[in-house]
Amino acid sequence: MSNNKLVTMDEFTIQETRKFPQATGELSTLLRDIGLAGKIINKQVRRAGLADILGKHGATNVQGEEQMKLDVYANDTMINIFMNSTECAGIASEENDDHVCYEDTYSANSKYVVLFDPLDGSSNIDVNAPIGTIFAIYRRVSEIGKPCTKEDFLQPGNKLMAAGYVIYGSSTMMVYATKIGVNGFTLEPSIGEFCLSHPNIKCPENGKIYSLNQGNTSKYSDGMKGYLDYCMEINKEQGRPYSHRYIGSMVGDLHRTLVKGGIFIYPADKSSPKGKLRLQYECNPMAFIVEAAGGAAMCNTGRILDIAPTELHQRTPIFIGSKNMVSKAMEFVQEKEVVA
Ligand code: P6P
Repeated sequence: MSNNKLVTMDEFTIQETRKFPQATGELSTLLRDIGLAGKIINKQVRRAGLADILGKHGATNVQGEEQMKLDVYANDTMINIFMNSTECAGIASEENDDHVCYEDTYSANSKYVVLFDPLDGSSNIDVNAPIGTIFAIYRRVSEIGKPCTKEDFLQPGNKLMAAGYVIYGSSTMMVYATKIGVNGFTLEPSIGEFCLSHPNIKCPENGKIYSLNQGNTSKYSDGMKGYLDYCMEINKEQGRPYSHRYIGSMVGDLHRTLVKGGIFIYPADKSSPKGKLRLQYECNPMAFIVEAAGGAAMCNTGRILDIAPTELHQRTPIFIGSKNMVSKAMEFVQEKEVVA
């Protein structure tokens, strides 16, 4: 691959598939479908201030969260794209109570299911801050040829086949991880293609940024407060405190953490004993990506990817990013009991 040649995401996934003779190309097709969904959603996000698509949808989702018009648009787009994909047996979304099975012949004979948060951080839409689509791809455990089942969507993160996100920021990028690595593709609007821009992303082992909603400090555990004090002390190696950055949009905060290093934390607190972020379509996909890039992703009692899910919309505390920073944070907050 020459240095000055634009490599589209489709070309890249085909080249990657050729490295595995037994690969069938189905996962590449699914990733291409997700890229198409990202481009369609991007088109509306980029003109949100002009179209009647800003503001509230006037309903709440299964989380009890007020839906924005773009939330609903993004969710409908993702559901339709996967319904028409030949490689997806069903989906689960942050915006839907339960999973959705596609029962046409193609879909029933597909071997993958997809979980997603169609537009994470949507409360930031009206202030033009980065937002994103998060996705997680599992091989189904139910019988191929029959409708997918709840068990397909309650697999632990260590069974993920691929995961990624589309970030609608200063540029639009699609970042995805498979077991062999993490790669980033920037949308070139003039040709409408995601093109390889961040090959083989590695999360630095150390970083200088800690990221969390410090306004919740009064509700944190003593261990968490102790870690915050550590972050704000003069940092011995650098001779100055860490920097604090918080966008309030998980995809934006995680993308910075992945590329520059640092730690992102949404811990448990007195009002959210399990934390706020969802395991199956926010924390697990992000943990898969960051671990594939050499980082770490923990909750108070172990690896995020090892949590055995019991409910589709369950939450988990999360400490994710540079592995040495996550390890230091665990010294302050890790509980010894094993998660049930
Ligand atoms: P808080 C956005 O609403 C979101 O789900 C994540 O994208 C983000 O990391 C988090 O919630 C922000 O939560 O409580 O700090 O506003």
